[in-house]
Amino acid sequence: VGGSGILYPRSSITRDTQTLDGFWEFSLCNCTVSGEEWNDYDCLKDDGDEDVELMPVPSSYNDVSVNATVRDHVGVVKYRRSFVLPASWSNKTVWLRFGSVCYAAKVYINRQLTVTHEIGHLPFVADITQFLKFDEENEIVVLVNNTLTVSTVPQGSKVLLPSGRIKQDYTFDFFNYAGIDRSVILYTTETTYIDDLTLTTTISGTTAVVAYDVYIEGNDISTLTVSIRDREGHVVASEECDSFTGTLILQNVTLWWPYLMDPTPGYLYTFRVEVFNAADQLLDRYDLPFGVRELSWDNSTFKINSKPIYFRGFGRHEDSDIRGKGLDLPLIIRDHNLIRWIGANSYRTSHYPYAEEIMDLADQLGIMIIDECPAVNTEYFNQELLENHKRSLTEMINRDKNRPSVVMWSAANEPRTQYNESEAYYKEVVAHVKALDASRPVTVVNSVNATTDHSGQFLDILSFNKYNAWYENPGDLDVIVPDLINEAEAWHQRHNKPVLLTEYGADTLEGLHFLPSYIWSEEYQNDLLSRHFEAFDQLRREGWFIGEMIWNFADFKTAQTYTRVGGNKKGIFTRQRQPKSSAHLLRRRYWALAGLL
Ligand code: BDP
Repeated sequence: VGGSGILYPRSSITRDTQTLDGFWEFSLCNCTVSGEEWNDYDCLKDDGDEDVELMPVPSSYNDVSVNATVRDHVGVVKYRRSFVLPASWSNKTVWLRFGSVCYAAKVYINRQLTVTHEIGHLPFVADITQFLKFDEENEIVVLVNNTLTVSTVPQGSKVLLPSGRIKQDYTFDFFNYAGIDRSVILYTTETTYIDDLTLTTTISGTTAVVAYDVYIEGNDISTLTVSIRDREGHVVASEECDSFTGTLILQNVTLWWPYLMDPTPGYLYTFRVEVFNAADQLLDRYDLPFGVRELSWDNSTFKINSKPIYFRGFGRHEDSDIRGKGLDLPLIIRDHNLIRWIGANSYRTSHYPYAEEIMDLADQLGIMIIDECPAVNTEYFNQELLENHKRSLTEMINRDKNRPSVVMWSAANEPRTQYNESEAYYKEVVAHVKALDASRPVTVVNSVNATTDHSGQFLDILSFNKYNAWYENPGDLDVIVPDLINEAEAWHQRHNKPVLLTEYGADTLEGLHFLPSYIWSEEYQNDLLSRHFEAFDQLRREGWFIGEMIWNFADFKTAQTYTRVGGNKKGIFTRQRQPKSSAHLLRRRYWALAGLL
């Protein structure tokens, strides 16, 4: 049995990497999508008579083109490129790793099916050694299918329009971007290699225990060593291991702290694993950055390193002009500059796991993450959906389990937990998460009332979204304080657990001004936030209200509907990452909450 390792591909003394990012040939496939099956033979054979254009990777494909047929395509598209490998790779195992393909992918190397994957926003990897040529060019074709069904995560359905065109329908409120939206990387290992590594940290005074669990694939191993380096590169603990699991002790440990809780937030050590064969040859070395911190929670608090946390943050999206959900390095640095400028300490990866490069920034800067799987607005519950949902959680947890920034798992956003069948479903989903990782609390982000929900009983933290004075009572700012307090109290009273508001907000068109404030204006967003702040301050005195997260960090694109003007405009920042006036208001609050104003 192989490991389930999905370690990020890092170059090391034993591992080479090569990127396949860049321009790929791209075309829409008019192959048969019969039922939910896609006929890859049709897709592959139609070379020659298709419109091929250049498409950048990583990027969603939808907004790169000027054609609505590309933007709104439902079904399969084809990406193709060639690559050559250095001769030095010919005696290695060669791996192909995608950061994510939305939604489903079939990958062919030199026309042979190599790997398939379903569910976007999560990485997958395959050993492609047997398919490669070393003396000539290799061809890679990736067929990408964006079709969502009643059993995909997230769900969707296809509708036939009177014009005969098929349209993808979905209830979630962000554009269903598709494509190869994160990096594609080739890397090498020997046949014996480090497949997976799990670290957990516990603290006692100034000492930390770092427990490791290493998974090695292959038989050539004779010796395994592990060591820890501090930020300056000094070895602070090391040992030759007797087994694949064990512990290292760190004296005078520097803890991982959230942003603005310590002068050096986001402190990271490096954990090194090395595998040697009987001839004492180094076969593999893998360096994993990690932080030392301990999470705990009870019926009223959530703590890091025994200090109670109050979340001040956002719901966000991976979303920007042209690239859609494509990884964009300048953008993600800008986002984290804004997050620090505004004094936030956290965000939720609404509504899917974000790129690993984004998570790296959160680890390094001390930004706390509620890591959400791609289950958004689940409407109908069925066994196949449950299996896919659990798989998305498994893959997310495997990917992010070692990240200090990830302080909570979110198993879903706004599922229909008012239905009776959601009870057994969420019981199983939460048990699944707990079985994979008991060191972090689990939440489900609910939008139904505390009294009708069936999931709260299984959760550690109760999260809810509420759009007072927006979807409920639009224009009536005076309802916010009493209504929000009632709802938060109802959640706490029913389950006696900590409560977090994960979404509230108002669509706001930047530059639209009204006095007195009127919905969609900048004044209205400010007034709506201020009333919420009043409610939060009252709730905080009750002792179990643990945080506030605005919807949304920035404006983002949605499907076309008459409630959205150029997309969802609930951002504190515009889609171009410039502040609306609410950003300045929020900045004063978040810095004051951090105790620094
Ligand atoms: C919430 C959803 C979020 C939406 C938001 C809104 O969780 O994805 O964008 O409403 O409508 O229900 O702005």
